Amino acid sequence: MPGFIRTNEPDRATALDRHLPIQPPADIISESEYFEHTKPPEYLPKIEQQVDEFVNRHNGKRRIAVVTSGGTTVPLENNTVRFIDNFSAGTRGATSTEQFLENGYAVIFLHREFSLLPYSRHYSHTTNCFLDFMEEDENGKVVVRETYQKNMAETLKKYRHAKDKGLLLLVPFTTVNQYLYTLRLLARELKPAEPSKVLFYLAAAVSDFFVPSSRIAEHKIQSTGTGKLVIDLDPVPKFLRRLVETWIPGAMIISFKLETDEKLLLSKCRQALQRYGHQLVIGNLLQTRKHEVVFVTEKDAVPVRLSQDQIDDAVEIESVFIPKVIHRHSDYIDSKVQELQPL
Ligand code: PAZ
Repeated sequence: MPGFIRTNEPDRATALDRHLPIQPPADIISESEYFEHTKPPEYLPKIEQQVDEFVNRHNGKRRIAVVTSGGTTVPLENNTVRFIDNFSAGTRGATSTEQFLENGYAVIFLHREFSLLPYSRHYSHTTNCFLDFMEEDENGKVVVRETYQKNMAETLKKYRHAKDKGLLLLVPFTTVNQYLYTLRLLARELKPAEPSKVLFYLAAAVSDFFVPSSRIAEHKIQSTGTGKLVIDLDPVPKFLRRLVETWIPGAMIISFKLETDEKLLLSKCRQALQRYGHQLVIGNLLQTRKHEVVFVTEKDAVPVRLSQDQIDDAVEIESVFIPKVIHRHSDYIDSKVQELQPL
């Protein structure tokens, strides 16, 4: 069961290996060098087995989406007490996954452990504790409160459908290293499927900097000495190029770009497209990400915004833009079929 893989506990026995080649400080290493310098998470073979089963079940029968969600951490110690984190709660990824499932996709949900999950997100991490949705009836039985019955029944039905049909595979990560290794594994395992029917939807907030394993402290950093803690981080290699070119060529790849300065957003999205040659970048600003995104391709930049009425009615922007994503995926599949037609 995927739920039993724990990613948030340090891999004390195997993670730290001082025999690995030493990475020169602050050098920009290539994606392949990264994997030479860093050890894979020890649970990876278990995930491989789950992914194989999932792919065999769905391959050729339906489209498969790999949705990444939540933020990666950067441990500062191998026996990790402290780590660098980011704001992402996994709302985008979990909400989008529900939309993909409801539109016939099977979804591998590569998510930060303990971040929001599809369907259960409606009752966890909310302003209400999940117990607030329940009460005791006159016979002493715990039941769902009348006001929540309709919504919960609808959510439960969708959740059961996804679960009973094996349409959703939950794959956790905590650290950026676990994320990178698992993403590569997923892409490689999915390769045999008709590639254009596979969609990578990269909504996770992935750390740009990390402490290489050749320099990471083994134990909790002590506060004695100079009193200052100076953290020396190296850039995480740009793995997206590998995903597009070698890990799973032919799949449709959508990345997200988050900025806080509106002036930078479009140029950064275009820069990503040019660098990695994938199909679509969805840009969003931290401040407005729940109400507005922009679809950027080589040809154009198309904003998708909720109206004030939709915002007042608590419409989720993913319910508006995921149908557009799916439409673009259909066009992409058609274009690949046409490429194969004899002239
Ligand atoms: O997880 P969330 O809903 O709180 O935030 C979603 C998001 C802003 C992390 C996502 O839409 C996104 O932009 N991801 C890519 C971030 C980046 O690396 O630029």
